[in-house]
Amino acid sequence: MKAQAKVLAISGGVGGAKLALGLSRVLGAGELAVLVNTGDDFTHLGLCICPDLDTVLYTLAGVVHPAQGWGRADETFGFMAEARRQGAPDWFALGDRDLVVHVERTRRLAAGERLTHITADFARRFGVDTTILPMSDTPVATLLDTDAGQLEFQHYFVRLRCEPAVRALEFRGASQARPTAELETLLRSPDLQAIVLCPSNPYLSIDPILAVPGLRAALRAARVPLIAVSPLIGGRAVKGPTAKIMGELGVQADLATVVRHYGSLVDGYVVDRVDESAARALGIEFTATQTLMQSLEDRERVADASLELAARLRAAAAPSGRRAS
Ligand code: FO1
Repeated sequence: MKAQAKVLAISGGVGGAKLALGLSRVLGAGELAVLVNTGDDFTHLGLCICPDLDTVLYTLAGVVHPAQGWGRADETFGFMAEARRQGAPDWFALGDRDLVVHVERTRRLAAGERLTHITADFARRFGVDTTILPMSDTPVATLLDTDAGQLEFQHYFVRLRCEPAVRALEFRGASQARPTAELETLLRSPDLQAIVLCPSNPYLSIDPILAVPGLRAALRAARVPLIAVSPLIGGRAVKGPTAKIMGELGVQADLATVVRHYGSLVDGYVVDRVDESAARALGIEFTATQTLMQSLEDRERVADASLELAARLRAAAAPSGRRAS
């Protein structure tokens, strides 16, 4: 059997991509695979746009816009300037280099290629040796029921700047989705040693992935420790609407809520030092470090902490060869 990745990261959004980069740097080439949320995807100006796949691709390729965490670093906006002049919708910024990925993905999907295959080809062309796996080859769209009506994700997140109050989330197309063959092969491989849930928004970025039928069961059947990096630091999200949405959904924005939300899926947590006593009080398996990731060293430190906890839990479960929980 072809050698498979040692670690699977599960990621959505900018925060997830940051840890994916840290993991790719502490692991050898070809040792990491990233399962990416496609719930943020939408069709805009007739183009199939996959923001979370592109954020992981650009971040791992070292070409992402460093301050934004999405889009390209050295970018021009000739298309947008002309589009604005011609009255096209201009609320979603598409750089000239970024556009090529959207045009090519749209062309190749229309020609019948699977998103997983297109994504693997993009990774190869960008010199990325990490395997990037979409959570589904068929569309799954995150819809938000808000006080401004039902909104597609990018209309909520970008056009309305996360201002509407969220009442409920729906993942349209989830029931027709299935884990891909590539993911199933990776999860069944004896090479796999750990799964790391990145500090993405549990509701907006991770739940769409877990909504794919059979995916949660496939993760558990992998029999390796599943480590989650808490998306909150002392009850506050580093970036994005996590804490706001938790308030609107009527849950406390704290570690206890995250632990309850993930339930038996997660074997251990990486928490920030400010949440160490909360983690101890919850009686969970955990390790504490500074989880704010600003520098490359920060990302590598959180990656190391995740992998060390996974190794500790794997050793603890070793006699029976069963998973830690
Ligand atoms: N985010 C914004 O806040 N404003 C934008 O204009 C914008 C454009 C954009 C274009 C391509 C792309 O891949 C991502 C883009 N994003 C933009 C980020 C995107 O909305 C978010 O990163 C994810 O969907 C959140 O997980």
